[in-house]
Amino acid sequence: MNIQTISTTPFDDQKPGTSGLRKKVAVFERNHYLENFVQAIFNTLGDCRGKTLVLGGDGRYLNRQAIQIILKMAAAHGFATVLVGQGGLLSTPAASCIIRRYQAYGGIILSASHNPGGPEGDFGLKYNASNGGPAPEQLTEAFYARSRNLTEYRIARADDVDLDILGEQRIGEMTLRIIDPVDDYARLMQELFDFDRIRALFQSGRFTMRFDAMHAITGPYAKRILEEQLGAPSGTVMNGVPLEDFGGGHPDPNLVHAHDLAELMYGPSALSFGAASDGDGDRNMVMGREFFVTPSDSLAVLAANAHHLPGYRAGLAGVARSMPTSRAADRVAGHLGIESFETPTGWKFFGNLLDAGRITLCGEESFGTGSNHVREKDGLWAVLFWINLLAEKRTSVAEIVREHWRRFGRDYYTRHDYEALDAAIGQQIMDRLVGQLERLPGQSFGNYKVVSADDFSYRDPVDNSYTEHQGIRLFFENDSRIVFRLSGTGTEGATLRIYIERFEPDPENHGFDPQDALKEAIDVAEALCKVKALSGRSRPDVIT
Ligand code: G16
Repeated sequence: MNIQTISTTPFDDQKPGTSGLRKKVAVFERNHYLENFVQAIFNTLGDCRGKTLVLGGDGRYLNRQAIQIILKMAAAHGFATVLVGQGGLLSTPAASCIIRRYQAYGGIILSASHNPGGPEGDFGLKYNASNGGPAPEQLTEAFYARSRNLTEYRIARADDVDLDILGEQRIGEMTLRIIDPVDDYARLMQELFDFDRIRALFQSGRFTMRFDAMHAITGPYAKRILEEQLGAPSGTVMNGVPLEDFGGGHPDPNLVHAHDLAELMYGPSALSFGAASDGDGDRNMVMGREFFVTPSDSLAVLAANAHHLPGYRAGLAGVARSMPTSRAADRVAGHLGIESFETPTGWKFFGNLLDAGRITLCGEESFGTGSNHVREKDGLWAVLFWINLLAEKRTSVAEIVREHWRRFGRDYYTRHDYEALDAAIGQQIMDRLVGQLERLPGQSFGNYKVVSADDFSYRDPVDNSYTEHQGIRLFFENDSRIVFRLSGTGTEGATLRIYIERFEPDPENHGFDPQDALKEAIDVAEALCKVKALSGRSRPDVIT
């Protein structure tokens, strides 16, 4: 095999964010940009000879070209086998499943998740380790460090391979196996959920649903599992063909971007159940008839009901949530007498807890829920979990959630995002908040008296690693909480996220719209951070 060593110069912006390296497509298209980052990963991994790598992506623009390059670089570094999803496709949770199932050394997933695709959109690359989970921070920091002093990369001189034919091919010594992207994942879902019961629910005729794949990766997964295996009527999966630009849409499953679906959930002919997933298939949005399930509530409901489902009958070891996620799951854990953990934002922080068997379920306010079945959040898994629960309880989504609130109290919750702010303004807001931290306890803002305030840090209970500056938390006397943090996944300026919540134990007060229930707290948040005044914006870009 002819291996070329190509001279290169480092880029100084290859620092992975919350989930891998995400940049505009134009940045990834720069000469050597992709190659440099892949070389930084391979240099960090060390001796790759004889090892197995999993490779695939969400099908966005640049996916196929990137795969051809990475395959040739993998061959040049001595990988024995690379498993690639047919057509270059693998959802993030399926990649995690495949890494684990085939005991691969690791995997490269090409995706910028819920960010738009196409030539003007975003591209991304993340590395997952042998447990199937996102590379921990020590590893991503090492990738970055290596990327800063690269002088060359190695690549095999070979023809492009055909990514569409199942079976084996070779690049020099390396075996390339093109696998069905859905098979292994679908098998795993069958082990976790009661397919017979779900099939009966679809056959009953009293359950109507749509799954919006948003022209992204989950289309083939949802069609196979929901329509072919579970007997949901054809057409249940909307926007089911993955497109390089996601049909011009923004594949972020929330009420703003999944509006095609949201419209079907209201009015006289509203469906019983609606769900959507994102670009790479790890996020989920769940709705009932005229009812939106907040991701934080979804995690708590799943935790409280997991024992009804085949894969979780033995009960839960513990649950974890990211810090900005509401505290609803903690209440369930307290009730069940199991451990609960509060981690920084980013799925990678759940990995150690899952590997150590300390938790079974975990989730995030950013539409992510998952369990120990893989090491990524898993959109379709969450949807199947809900459908299985509905089949089991024979009631509506709204009734399940309202019953949950009656039992545990309601954590009113909202997130306000100010996107693509000038980066300097974003930093100024955070710096000012940090500067106020010591003075805030004891101060009152209307009915909101600050009890404590901090800059969140986390010591991993398994490996003792320490992470700081993960967001500003303010706790108030009336059991409210406001959190401020800058997004780690944007590719333009700074995105400020404000997370606002208030616990309401009294069922008489559970029927309000969160924006109304939290109105005063929302004003307190503005008084504290002054984002509107500093940015000139009159309202958040996205409210969830
Ligand atoms: C990624 C991470 C999640 C995180 C989310 C939001 O999700 O995997 O753990 O919660 O970003 O991050 P931020 O608030 O920093 O933008 P995804 O679906 O984009 O991979």
